[in-house]
Amino acid sequence: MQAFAASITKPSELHALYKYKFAPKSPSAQRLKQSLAQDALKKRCYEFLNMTSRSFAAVIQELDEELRDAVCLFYLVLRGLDTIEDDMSLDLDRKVELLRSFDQVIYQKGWTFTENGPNEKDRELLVHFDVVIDEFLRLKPEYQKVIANITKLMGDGMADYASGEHRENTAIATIKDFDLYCHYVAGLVGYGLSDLFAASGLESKEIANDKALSDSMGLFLQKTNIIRDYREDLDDGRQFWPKEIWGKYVEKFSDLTKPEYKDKAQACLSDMVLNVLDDVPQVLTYLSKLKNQSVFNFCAIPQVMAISTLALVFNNLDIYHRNIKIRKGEAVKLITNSTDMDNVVSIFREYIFVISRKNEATDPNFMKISMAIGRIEQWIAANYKPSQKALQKAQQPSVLLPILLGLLGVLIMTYFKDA
Ligand code: D61
Ligand code: MG
Repeated sequence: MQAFAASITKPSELHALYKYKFAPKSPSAQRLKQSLAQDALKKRCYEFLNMTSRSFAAVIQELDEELRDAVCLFYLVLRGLDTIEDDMSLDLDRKVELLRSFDQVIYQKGWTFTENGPNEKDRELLVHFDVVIDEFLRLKPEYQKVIANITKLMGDGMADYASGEHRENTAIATIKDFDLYCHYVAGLVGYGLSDLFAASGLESKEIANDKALSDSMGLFLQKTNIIRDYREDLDDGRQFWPKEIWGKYVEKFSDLTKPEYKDKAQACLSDMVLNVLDDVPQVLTYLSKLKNQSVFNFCAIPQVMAISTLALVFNNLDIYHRNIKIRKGEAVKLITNSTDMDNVVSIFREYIFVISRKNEATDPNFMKISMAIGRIEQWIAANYKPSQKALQKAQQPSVLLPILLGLLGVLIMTYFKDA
């Protein structure tokens, strides 16, 4: 009900919420439900997926059958690894040892883990990790190999950062270290997914060759989250913003929350958003190469959520005080609309336009932000050819105007007739 209230002034979002709420389950979701009815272990894994992921569970379950289980297990294995990395109550040596050996743990039948702190949100996943391992070992060897390889690289990367490498005290030092951290925890997910897409035959081998594109798919999502979660992370004693950026504006990371540093905090935020905007052309290039509809939806939906979140946090000092999210109605509208490249490009343009409108000339990063927006517009102009359908749609005169004018005419007529 709350979602409807938040979108009360947005008819298109109300319509999307209504359709989403009462839409019949998709054929692939129904097929999944039937197959899980006969497979208790796999059913538990999809319960873990719905338990641990708000943003990826639905799109993973809509993937074509050939890929769905592999991506689900890929998610659960890495979420398990991340649950060890995120646990600030774990002894550092124990944490580093586990992170560096997690690619072997996933081959140890019966392995479970109960040492997480009581408040670790996904600790249940590791308490019953033996179920995940059993399902992982049922995957085709080529899928197991991709998942184990990425788990090794991510585990080592997380261990390096946890043991203080690339850090100045608790802060991530340089922009290069920031990119490397986001590569380890999200760029590598892009690598692995492209390898799974190629191995499944649902996408061309080429999609896995251009690593930089796959990396940007992860970096854009992770960096947007890191900006949005400033306050939540600060309260948990975690810092992911690079000191090379925030150190230009304040002495201490937490100073950004202080009213006396308001202008500095605003400029620091736009500097962080500037850093993320650079990945947009790569993200659009990657999406424009996809062939399979279910893979496209799976890849596009998190990216359009991220650009709408980036437009929401840009020049929004609330991020220093609380966790902010896009409206449910807006999210549902984006999910239903991002099923082809025409729509995805127009959605990105829309939010890029929101950012350009919020960009203030008094901001020291005003020019750089304007240039970054210009680069994205240039990419779209140079690389994106709207489909025939989109062109026809753009040329079609809207039916709305004649209807509105007709209504107005009737109203005026009745008014003067009574007068
Ligand atoms: C296409 C489609 C989805 C993609 C993609 C390309 C490229 C990268 C990603 C998804 C990953 C995006 C990560 C953004 C969210 N950040 C986190 O979850 C952080 O943890 C990162 C380490 C574990 C990665 C888990 C993951 C996430 C999404 C997946 C996946 C694995 C496997 C398959 C499909 C999607 C964040 O965790 C927040 C939390 O604890 O809830 C953190 O700790 O920084
Ligand atoms: Mg983490």
